[in-house]
Formats: sequence, structure tokens, C-alpha cells
Amino acid sequence: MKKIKVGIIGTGFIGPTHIEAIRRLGFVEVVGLAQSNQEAAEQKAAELGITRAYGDYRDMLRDSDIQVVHNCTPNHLHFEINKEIILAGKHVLSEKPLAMSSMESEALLSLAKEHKVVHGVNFNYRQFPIVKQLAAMIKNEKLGKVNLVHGSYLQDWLLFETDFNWRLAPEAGGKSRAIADIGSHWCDTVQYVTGKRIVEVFADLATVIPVRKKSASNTSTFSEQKGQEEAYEDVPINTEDYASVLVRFEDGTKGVFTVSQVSAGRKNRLSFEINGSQQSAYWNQEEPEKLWIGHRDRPNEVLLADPALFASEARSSIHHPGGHNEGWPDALKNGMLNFYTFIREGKDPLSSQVNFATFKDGHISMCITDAILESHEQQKWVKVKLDV
Ligand code: SOE
Repeated sequence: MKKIKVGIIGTGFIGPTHIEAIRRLGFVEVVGLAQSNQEAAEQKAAELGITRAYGDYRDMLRDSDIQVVHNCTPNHLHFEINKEIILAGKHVLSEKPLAMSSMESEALLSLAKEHKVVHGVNFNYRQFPIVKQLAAMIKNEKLGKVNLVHGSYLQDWLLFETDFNWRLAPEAGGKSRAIADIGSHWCDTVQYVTGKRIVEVFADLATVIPVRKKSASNTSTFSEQKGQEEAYEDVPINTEDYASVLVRFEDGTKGVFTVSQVSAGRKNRLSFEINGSQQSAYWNQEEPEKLWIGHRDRPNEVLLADPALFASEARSSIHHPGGHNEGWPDALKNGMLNFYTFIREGKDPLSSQVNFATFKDGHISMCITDAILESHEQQKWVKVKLDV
């Protein structure tokens, strides 16, 4: 069988996780890796066992052997590089946020459609088997009418003033930080699960740590606390550590979510509760295999992920029998499996058969982010401007 050949741009925290997820598929091969300079590219490629190293990603885009390119670079490079990948005629899988604004993401969506390339954005939380199961339950009206959607996405890797990362600077991370970085996942996941779009928001954002201490070393995502002896530079911070957002869905369903990157003890806790007219459901990414189901007139239940107990729509996303633990890498693998099966089967990117987050979802997310920022600035409800 001829394998689909892939190139990866960027090797920070997320690039290697894409490579690992792809390698679990079998029918896709990572043949190229691009970094900001040749030496770093060669070193990383050797470390990861990838044959072709590029100090300039444009050279990789000229490699006619490569059919698909993953954009795993920092946020400010997403727009330009996604554009070039599409113009080079390659299928593209981009990290989120898709771009720095909804104007840019709209342009990318149109370009991808025009060039008929398969386009995906890595909203991986919708790929958890239990999340798919809940989506199927809601579609099959097991919860009744969805009335309320609420939850949070909390992390602690930016809790200390000495924690620093490119995501904190608007030039590299974008005008929004916590919302674009993790709020985007929360919104995508609940929109996927409920099948409804968020159309209006009212936001309150805060920078809990307004000045941070930046050291010359160790500023990677989720890096550990540095030693005491380091020299630090004080840097004023203009992006939010925290946000609370009231949301309204297209059918009038109401909700609210909080995001924070300064909540001690919460590592990567994306959670949400959905209250329906018959039942409730609650999911927390830190315990990904459990779905709490709430009742008013009988004892509550916990569904443990098990293909034998799943709806048919959710069964193919679970690869082991119940009790064989899964987690974040498995969700990423599910995303890659859907994306590459779609490419392997030569499906039309404009068809309705797409079963992964596309540039349309990336654009929807940017429109929500823009509306949240506008709502915070103006302290009023803002409609999400979206015409796709
Ligand atoms: C850092 O906040 C981060 O790596 C996000 O950028 C990812 O999208 C999220 O899945 C985990 O946390």
C-alpha cells in the first residue's frame, strides 16, 4: 500500500504529538520536518527519525512527494503558512487558532475551498470517544431538550509570575490568549456535542498577573518552574489569564464558561455540564473515560467508556475494550484517522462527509473570539458575525 506522505512545520510542544498520532495510523508517513533553521531542523529530524530536514518550510512545500502539511507553528505564523500550504496545492492540517482574526480565517476558508484541498484544524477534544457518545446521545434526544450548557477550561501552567511563553505576547500569540488558546477548544467541543452554534456572547476578561518575569531560558509550553538563580526581565502582560463568558446558542439555549491558566492544581481541565429537559451529563477531560449522567427521579449514573455500551456513531472512535485506558493521545489519533482516511478515500473537501474539524470550524472559532474581545471592550452583548 502506498503511504500518504506528510511534512510537519514546527516542533514545539504540539508538533511531536502530531507525529506520534500519525505514526499510530500505519498508512501515513511523516517524511519531512521544517524548523526555523537548518541545524535545528536536522537535529530534531534525527531525534524523531524523520529523513528530510528543512531549514526553510518553503523548500518543503516545493517537495512534490509531500501531499499533506501540518502547521504546528506559533499562532502568528498560522495565517501566512496555511496560505502558502494551500497555494502549494497540499492538503493542510493547522493548529488552532486558525489565524489571528476572523478576517484572516475567512480568507483561509475561501482559499482552501477554491483550491479544493482537504483542510483540518486540530480541535482534538471532540475526538474523545465519550464526547462522541454524548453527541450521539444528544442527537438521539436521550437528554431531552438541551436547556443549559456550562463549564470551564482551567490550567495552572502560567500560575507563577516567572512562568513565561510565546503565547503571552500579542505579537506571537494574538490579541486574545486564554480565549484563543483554550476557550476555543471549549466552544468547539460544546458546539460539536450539542450540534448548535454560539451566536452571541458577553465577556469579562482579566490579566491576573499584569507583569511577568521572563528568563532567558525555558519558556516552552507546560515547562517546569525554573531555578532561583536565573536572571529575569520584567515584562508587562496585555493578554488575558482569565475570562468568563456568557453565551447564547442559535436556538436560545443559554450557557456560560470560564477559562483560566492560573488555577493551581488544574492541569488541563476542560469540563462541561449539559442540562437537558430529561437528563444532565457532565464530562471532564482529566478523567476522559467517565460520563456522569444526572437524573431527577432515579440514582445518577457514570458511564465508563466501552464500545459495547456505545451508540453506533461513537463506536469506531474507541480502539480498545472498556477498562483499557485511553486519553489525550487517543483523541489526537482519532482526529488523524478521520483526516487521513478522508484523504486516502479521495473524498471531496466540500462534501458533507467531513468528520473532523475543518477551516470552517476554525473560522467559527475566530468569529467567537473576535466577538468575545469586542464584548469585553464594550461591556455589552455582541453577536457573533458569521456568514458561512
Ligand atoms: C496550552 O495551553 C495548550 O497546549 C493548548 O495550546 C492546547 O491547545 C491544549 O490542548 C492544551 O494546552
